[in-house]
Amino acid sequence: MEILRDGSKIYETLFNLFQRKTIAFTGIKGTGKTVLVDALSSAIGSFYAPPGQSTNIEKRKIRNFQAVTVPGESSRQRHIALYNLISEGKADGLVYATSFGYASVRSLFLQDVLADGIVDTIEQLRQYNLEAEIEDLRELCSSISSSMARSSKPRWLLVAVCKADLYWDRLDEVNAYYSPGFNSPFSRIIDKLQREVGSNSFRWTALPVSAWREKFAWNNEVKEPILEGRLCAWLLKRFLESLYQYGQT
Ligand SMILES: Nc1nc2c(ncn2[C@@H]2O[C@H](COP(=O)(O)OP(=O)(O)O)[C@@H](O)[C@H]2O)c(=O)[nH]1
Ligand SMILES: [Mg+2]
Repeated sequence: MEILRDGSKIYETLFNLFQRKTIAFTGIKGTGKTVLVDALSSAIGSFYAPPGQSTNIEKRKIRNFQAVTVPGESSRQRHIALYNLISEGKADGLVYATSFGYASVRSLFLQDVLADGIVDTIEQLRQYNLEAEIEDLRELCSSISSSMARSSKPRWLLVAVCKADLYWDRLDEVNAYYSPGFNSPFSRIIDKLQREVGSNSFRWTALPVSAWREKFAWNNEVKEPILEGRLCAWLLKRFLESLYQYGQT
């Protein structure tokens, strides 16, 4: 019996060693999750076109990790994904995708409603998206907090500040809003979570990234990408390296 028990321990250790770790990608809709995961898993080639709104859970391999993307659109699939990955503790780590408010609004209905005097400019749309992001992050951090109490997972969170090609001229602001310790409405939420669960059990940081250069259009206003392709490629590489390092935890 003793041998069997020791043997099964060895199997368990080997299983844990070779099991692919799971990274969940989440964040509000239109921030760039799908395109980022495609870029990180080398699925972007010369004929790539961004796939449009995600309604289903998307799975890809990034190096030796399993990446699972939660659809941003409120749906049964989103609910199931968040339940399995966060509440049930399946995700070893998390990427929270944001885009400094440059989240694309795909619903034509919502475009009409918002652009009809409520959200006229890109700056107003950014504020609208940043508020939605705060709500989403609050909910996420509350789920993480209860999940950690049960399963000690997820062990880390990397904030991907996507679409750096659009906001590169405001990098200091981006840094002060998304990085740990800056006491911004965003960072305060994750810093609080980290204090609750302990910084030895949960690490977090934020990095700018650009996976796809594209102009951002809203209500007759256009913001053109201002970062050259070479720098975008460098940011993506740096993000992948950090993801890899965090993933080892
Ligand atoms: N400028 C710019 N646009 C991007 C970037 N990544 C994604 N997008 C665009 O933003 C929109 C939403 O991207 P998507 O990945 O589908 O967002 P998701 O809803 O979070 O999965 C699409 O039109 C993408 O082409 C980026 O790095 N820079
Ligand atoms: Mg998507």
